[in-house]
Amino acid sequence: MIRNNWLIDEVKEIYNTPLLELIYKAATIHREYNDTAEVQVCTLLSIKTGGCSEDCSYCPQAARYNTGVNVQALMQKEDVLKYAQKAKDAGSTRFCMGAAWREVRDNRDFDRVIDMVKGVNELGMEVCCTLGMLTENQAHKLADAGLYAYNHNLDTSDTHYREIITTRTYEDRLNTLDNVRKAGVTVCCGGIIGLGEAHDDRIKMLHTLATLPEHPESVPINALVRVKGTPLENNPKVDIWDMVRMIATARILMPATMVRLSAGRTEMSVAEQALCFMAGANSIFAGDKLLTTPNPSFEEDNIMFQLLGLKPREAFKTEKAEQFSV
Ligand code: SAM
Ligand code: DTB
Ligand code: SF4
Repeated sequence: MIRNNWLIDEVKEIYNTPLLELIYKAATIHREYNDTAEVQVCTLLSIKTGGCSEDCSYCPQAARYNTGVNVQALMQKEDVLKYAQKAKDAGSTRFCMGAAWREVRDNRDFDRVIDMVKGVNELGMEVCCTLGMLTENQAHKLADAGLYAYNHNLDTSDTHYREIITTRTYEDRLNTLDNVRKAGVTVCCGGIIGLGEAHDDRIKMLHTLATLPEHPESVPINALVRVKGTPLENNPKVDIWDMVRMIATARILMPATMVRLSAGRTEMSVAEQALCFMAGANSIFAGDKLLTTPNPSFEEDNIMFQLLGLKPREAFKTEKAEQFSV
């Protein structure tokens, strides 16, 4: 049964379950709701890089930190489509375009992004964007162009959010998610661990996600990538067991959601990643770059998939299943 009326104490109890018991429970639920051999393979591209006005303390693209990221204006559609085709050829079924913007503005850059969405959609890939805050009208325009998903993370709990970002509010984030829903675009929304949050903040964030009117269709769980020059550069490395606990709890709370083992894989062994898949992760970012930081190569991931007996999930699978069941 899929629930969105979880109580905070129930989430706490699941999160605090002894680890092996938690993995077992999550793995059991995962098998009931999903094909556990399948992993969704998504590729990211930063279409507009750096120079961002926000102060997100984890982010290498904030203009106010000296991180060595080169500012790059919005890419041309043709170049973006070349990357998308390359990602598709390497086995990706979802292509996510990211822009270092606070929010979308109604200007020629937005028109160009709309064209990119159309182009990637025509390649037969699920198109995702992460462009910052959106109005309902902008969300509708993206939907009309064929946008499949919009990524907009809550990052952490509402209380810890203020320690991490001061240039916008949690409420702003929730508003954008609402606008995305109203336009009929699927929601990709998750968070980051390693931001100096307490276990209670993680529990609160998972509770917020799992009690949204509808569960996000995908929930990325990122381990902080510690980038030199950002205020969080000296934070301790995320413990793999914390990652496993987050993924397992997310899987139990949101059984049918794609839970993505997102940033941080370059610092994890194959055995550690296997634990995450066991605990219910069924999506990854593939390709040797996330937005600005390194990620395992397609070749490395292919070897891992072979070893673990995993296969890439086909594009638009949920829609196809719905068509057949009508
Ligand atoms: N500017 C838009 C926004 O903030 O929504 C879109 C791009 S932003 C880079 C997308 C997400 O990347 C952030 O919400 C955050 O969750 C994640 N992210 C950024 N820097 C990260 C880091 N160093 N480690 C892990 N995740 C990170
Ligand atoms: C998400 O949750 N993680 C991705 C994607 N959504 C946009 C971004 C990770 C960024 C890591 C830091 C970087 O490469 O700049
Ligand atoms: Fe800008 Fe997004 Fe980075 Fe925040 S996370 S600084 S909004 S690019």
